Amino acid sequence: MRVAPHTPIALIERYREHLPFAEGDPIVSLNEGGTPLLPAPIISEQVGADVYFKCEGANPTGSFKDRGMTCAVSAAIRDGAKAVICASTGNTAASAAAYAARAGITCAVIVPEGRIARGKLAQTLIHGARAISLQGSFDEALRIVRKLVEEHPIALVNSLNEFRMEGQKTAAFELVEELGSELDLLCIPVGNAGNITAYWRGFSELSVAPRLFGFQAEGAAPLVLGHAVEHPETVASAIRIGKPARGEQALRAAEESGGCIRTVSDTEILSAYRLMAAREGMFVEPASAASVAGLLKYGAEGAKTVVCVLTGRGIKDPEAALAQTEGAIIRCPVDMEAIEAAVLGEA
Ligand code: AN7
Repeated sequence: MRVAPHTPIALIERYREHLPFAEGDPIVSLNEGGTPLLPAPIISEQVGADVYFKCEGANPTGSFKDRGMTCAVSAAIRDGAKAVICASTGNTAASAAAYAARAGITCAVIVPEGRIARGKLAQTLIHGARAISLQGSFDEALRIVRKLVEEHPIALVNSLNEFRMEGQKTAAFELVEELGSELDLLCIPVGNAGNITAYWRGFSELSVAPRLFGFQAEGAAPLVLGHAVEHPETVASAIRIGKPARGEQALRAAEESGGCIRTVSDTEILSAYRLMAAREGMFVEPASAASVAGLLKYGAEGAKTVVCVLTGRGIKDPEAALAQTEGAIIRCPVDMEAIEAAVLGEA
């Protein structure tokens, strides 16, 4: 195949010296990582710090999961696996389905029925994954897949998989490449608690130590409450998780960094969600807005340089956006005058 000058480098190749892959190992890549770090002038002004967005929605399937999935699926192929499986609130399923399709292996996903965003479901199905809609929660789905992989030769690609952590730590590497030790504070949503754990691993490997502020939704905040939540509830479906698999590690990471894990309400999440879209031009899914909601709520606490991790794209969850904008579309007959009035805001 001809290699064009702009041919991307797979994340595994870019960071091979820090990752458990050798020269010649098979790589399954969709050109993940290398995501933009974008200044956020409006949020910066509101909190009195230099705030940047780490735009993880720019990954190939629209979320940060791809960093981990390229590693998890590549390792599965290296080990001769013919199938992968995950439980998911949506993004892991979409990412696993895409990387499995690319690798030519089977993918099964178990998702909580009626509880994942439409865009993620569409992705998962069109990539040809075997999708199981569980009449139960994400936490139950995760318990079930853990049992299934004990009895069948299927690779688990949830963030319990160490390769997922290894891949996701590269986001911290990129931040250090761009901001060096200037980075004081990282704000990040917390669901199953894999990503905050992976960032801390990445920073630690480079001996950089920003404070980590993790944010859970009020109705799904087991790490703040100190116990599992049986029926987690929040508009941010991605982080509707009551029993995080890496909860202990996440708490330790936050503490070691001098940070903490706190809550934001759905109202605060949606307010940040609308502000980011309307003023920063940045459309994210509600779970991602939790990082900005938390920063706005608690403040930068003296930090000068702050990064908010925007974990997934807004188009993943069109229903959430439409629910916030009901009645905003202007219906018009084919009538020049009526249209003119509507366009000019006189209707
Ligand atoms: C957009 O896809 O758990 O704390 O099954 O999709 O590492 O779980 C998604 C999690 C934040 C939380 N933002 O990250 C899944 C899943 C978005 C997410 C999180 C998720 P973790």
